[in-house]
Amino acid sequence: MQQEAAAVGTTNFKGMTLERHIREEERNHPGARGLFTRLVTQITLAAKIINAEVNKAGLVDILGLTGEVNVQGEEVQKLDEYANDVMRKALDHTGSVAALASEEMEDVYVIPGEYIEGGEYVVLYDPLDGSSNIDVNVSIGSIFSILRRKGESGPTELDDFLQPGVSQICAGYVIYGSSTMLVYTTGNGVDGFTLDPSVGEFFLSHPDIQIPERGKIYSINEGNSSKWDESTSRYITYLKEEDAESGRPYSGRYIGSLVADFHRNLLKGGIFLYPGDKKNPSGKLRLLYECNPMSFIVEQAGGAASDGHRRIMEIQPEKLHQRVPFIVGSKHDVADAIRFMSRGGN
Ligand code: P6P
Repeated sequence: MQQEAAAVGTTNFKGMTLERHIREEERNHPGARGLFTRLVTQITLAAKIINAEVNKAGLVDILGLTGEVNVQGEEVQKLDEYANDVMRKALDHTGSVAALASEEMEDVYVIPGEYIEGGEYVVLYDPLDGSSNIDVNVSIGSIFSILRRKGESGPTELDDFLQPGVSQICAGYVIYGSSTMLVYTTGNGVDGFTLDPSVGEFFLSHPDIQIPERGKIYSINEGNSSKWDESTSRYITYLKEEDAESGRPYSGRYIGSLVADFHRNLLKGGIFLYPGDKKNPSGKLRLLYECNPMSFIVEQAGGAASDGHRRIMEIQPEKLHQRVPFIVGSKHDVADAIRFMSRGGN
C-alpha cells in the first residue's frame, strides 16, 4: 500500500487573505496611498475583536442591558456599547479617517487633528446590528460604509456624511454566525472572507458573489401586517399564491437580524422588505449605515435596492439617523415589489 505522506500540520495556507485582497483592491484606486488599506485593515481588526466577545457572550457578564438608552430610544445591550467602542478605537488613530458616525452615537465623532494624516475618509457603521438577538444566540452583524470627505480641508462636518449611497467607495458587513464572515465591495464586485479562528485570519471563501436574479424566499416581519400599506399586503399575498411557472409560493424566512436575512438572500436569492407602514411611513432601518452599505453590496452582486419608488443609493440624505423603507434582494423580485408599490399593487 502506498506510504501515506506524513501529515504536516493541519492549517495549510488557504490562499488569498483579506489583507492581501484589500491591498490588491487599492491598486484599482489610482493615487491611493495605502491609507485606504490601513483603514479597511483596521475594520477587520475590530471585527476580530468583536467576534471574540460575541463568541463568548454567554460566558461573561456582558449580556443584558446597561440600563441606558441609545439615540434610537432602544435599550443598549452591553455588547452594543462594547462593539461601538472597539470600532471607534480601531479607527480613530488610523490617520486616514477624519470622522466617524455610528448608530450608537447621536452626533458625528470628529477625530482630533493631531491624529489625522491625510484624513480623506469618513466611516459610518452599525457596530452590532440585530442586538436584540445577542443573548438568544442568533446571528448578528456589523455593517460599515466608507465615504470620501466632501472638502479637501477645513473641519469635518455633518455634511461630509450626508452623501448619497452612490458616493460610497467601500461598504461591507461582518456576520457573526455559524462561522464569522466579512463581505465587502469597493465597486469591483463582492467578495466574502471566512475567519479561520485557529490562525485569526480571514481567507477568501466566496469570490465574486452574484445574487440569483430571482429567488424563492421572502423575508418580512409578518407581525406588522395589520399596519402594512395596501400595496405591501397585495405583494406579500401575491408571493404566497400557487403558481408553478413563477416559482410561487415563496418560502417565508425572517431571522430579525438584517445582516443574517440579507446574507442568506445574497447567497440563495430572494427579497427582504422592511417597508414603510401606516404607523412608520419611513420604516425602521437607517439609510446611511444600514441601507446604503447593503445596497452597494447587493447592486455590485447584480441585485437591487429600493425604498419602493427610488433607488436607495440615489436618495439624498437629510439627517444622520434618517430611516427609509428598505426593499432589497434579487433584481427581478425587487422589480416585482416596486411594481406593486408604485401602482398600488396589481
Ligand atoms: P423587527 C435589528 O434590531 C434590526 O435593526 C435589523 O437588524 C432587523 O432587520 C430589524 O431591526 C428587525 O426589526 O421590527 O422586525 O424586530
